[in-house]
Amino acid sequence: MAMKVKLAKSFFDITREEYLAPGHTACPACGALLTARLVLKAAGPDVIVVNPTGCLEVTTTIYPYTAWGVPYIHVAFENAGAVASGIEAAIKSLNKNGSLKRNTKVLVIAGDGGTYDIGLQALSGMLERGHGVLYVLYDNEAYMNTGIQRSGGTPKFARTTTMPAGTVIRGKIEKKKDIMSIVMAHHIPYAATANVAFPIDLVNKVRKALSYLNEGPAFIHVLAPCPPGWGFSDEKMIEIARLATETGYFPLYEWDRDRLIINPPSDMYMDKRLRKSLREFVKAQSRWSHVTDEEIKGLEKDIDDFLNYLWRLSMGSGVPTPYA
Ligand SMILES: Cc1ncc(C[n+]2csc(CCOP(=O)(O)OP(=O)(O)O)c2C)c(N)n1
Repeated sequence: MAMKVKLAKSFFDITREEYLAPGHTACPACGALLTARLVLKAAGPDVIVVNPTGCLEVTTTIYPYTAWGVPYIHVAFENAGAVASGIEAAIKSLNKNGSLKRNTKVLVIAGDGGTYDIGLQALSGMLERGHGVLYVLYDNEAYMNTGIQRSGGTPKFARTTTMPAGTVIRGKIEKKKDIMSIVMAHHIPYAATANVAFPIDLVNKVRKALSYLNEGPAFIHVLAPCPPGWGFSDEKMIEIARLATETGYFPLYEWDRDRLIINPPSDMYMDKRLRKSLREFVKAQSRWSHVTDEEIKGLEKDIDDFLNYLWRLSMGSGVPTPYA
């Protein structure tokens, strides 16, 4: 059984302790760094962080320095799930033979390239074998560290260095991969989406996820905007992240033991009339500066379809969870 969790109601319920030092080299307003900072605050000091190559890694671990205030291992781009599985199994085994008496949690914090694409196989193996690991995906929607190349998480029409926008090719041709449905299909105890613009929701989802690790894996998909990669100025980061949810582009929901719950404020945005116009979100970013009104309509239709799919899953899920 999952343990009871104490949920934060305000910022006063979140620790002031910092586990990620400010002395790193990430860009101002980096969504990935904010994700890691909040996740660590929610998890506390007794964790081991597994982090594959990407912006978060290169900006926090410049030899001989580290910004990490918790044990940390940098792993190859493709094997975070496998390394985390090994560490979790080792902790379990050491506890069993009596040489360790600690419930140290294993956290993966990985980018979209390392998750949607190259690390997917290791992630799937970890989920299938049921390792008690929390995998946090910080999704900045491209391979940012190597210069804004398209990933499976990049949305349709977004301009990247590998899918530039012109009159023939309109940026990325394909839709964003639905990573949550892939994870949910492994029927793990807990999966959720979160957004750096809703930090209390994010912290609470990490707390809940950690409480399930004695039953199996948990996964949190966090929207983590990237000012240079998406093309907006630093001070707009939270505003743009919030718009992603307010327009229905990045809905907040949880998969809790095979039940889908659409969380506030996204539950209200199931009503199309209450959603903000997608145009506001799209036109605020240069990666979409070439997009026409017709193309925005196409993107809006994809959002409607996806929200309808979530709605059907939530309607079929029955009673809400016991958490309040
Ligand atoms: C096997 C392998 N291929 C390619 C690279 C080069 N590489 C390093 S970081 C990176 C991009 C990482 O993208 P993502 O996981 O989305 O994280 P972000 O940089 O956006 O934070 C790539 C392609 C690598 N390190 N290993």
